Amino acid sequence: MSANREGMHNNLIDEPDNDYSIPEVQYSVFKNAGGKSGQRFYQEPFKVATACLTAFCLILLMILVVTSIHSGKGRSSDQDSLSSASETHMQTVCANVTALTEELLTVKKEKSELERERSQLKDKITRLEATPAPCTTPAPTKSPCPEDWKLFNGSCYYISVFGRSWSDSQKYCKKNGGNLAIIHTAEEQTFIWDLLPRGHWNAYWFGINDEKVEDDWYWVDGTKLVGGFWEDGEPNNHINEDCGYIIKTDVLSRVAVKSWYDAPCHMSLPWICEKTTEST
Ligand SMILES: *[C@@H]1O[C@H](CO)[C@@H](O)[C@H](O)[C@H]1NC(C)=O
Ligand SMILES: *[C@@H]1O[C@H](CO)[C@@H](O)[C@H](O)[C@H]1NC(C)=O
Ligand SMILES: [Ca+2]
Repeated sequence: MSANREGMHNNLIDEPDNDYSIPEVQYSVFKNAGGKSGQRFYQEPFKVATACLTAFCLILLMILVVTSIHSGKGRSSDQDSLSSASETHMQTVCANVTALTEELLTVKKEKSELERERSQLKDKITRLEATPAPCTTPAPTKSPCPEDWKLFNGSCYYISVFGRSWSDSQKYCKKNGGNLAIIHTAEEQTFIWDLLPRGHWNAYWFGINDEKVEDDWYWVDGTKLVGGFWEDGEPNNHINEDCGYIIKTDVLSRVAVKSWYDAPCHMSLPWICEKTTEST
């Protein structure tokens, strides 16, 4: 039955001028839409499908565009959040810069204040140095030596005003807890020399003699002389000179370390005593 109909409507299509063709065509369109034969009947549905597909494509495109716009919007919102974050960062930096500027000003102010204080303290120091405080003066002047005795390296030295023989001079020194000066170093020699006043032939006994054996010089403490600060050509024992003295004349070219002479011990000369600070 279906085969007959197929043959029938095939004949009808091949002969379009046939009177019965129209109802048969209508019938066969409805009855054979999914059939494999009669391609002319399928051109219309393909056009519809193409249109549908195009529409679908357009929709897809639109969706795509919308999606892309949407995602674009999402991206821009990300950018917004990024820019807002950087804005916050900038604000923090600006706040920090302001805070640091304020701190800098404070530090500068403090610096100038400290500088003023420093200069005031400097002035104070200068004034204090210029005028020694009365309460601190007695302490440094409290010497371990008696009045008229001068301190050097643990010893006190006395320069007499009047003259005596060498042995009487030594007696005076002994009575006062010392001896005629015993001089071992150039420093000590120079210190004593500086105490002496200049004069025509200002001579002072000190603690050395060669009374026992000529030209064997011994100190008053019994020790033998080593070296010494003799003037060139001294000691010469010129007129039986067995006692040593130091001279400080008006001649400025004379020096402390070449100032020893020998003289007769009975001569009356001022003298130099020495005693240790412990014996005071
Ligand atoms: C601002 O200063 C604070 C401390 O005061 C510090 O922890 C922060 O890192 C600073 N911020 C910037 C952006 O410099
Ligand atoms: C100071 O005294 C000590 C002990 O008597 C002595 O050894 C030293 O040479 C002396 N110094 C000077 C510079 O006279
Ligand atoms: Ca002599």
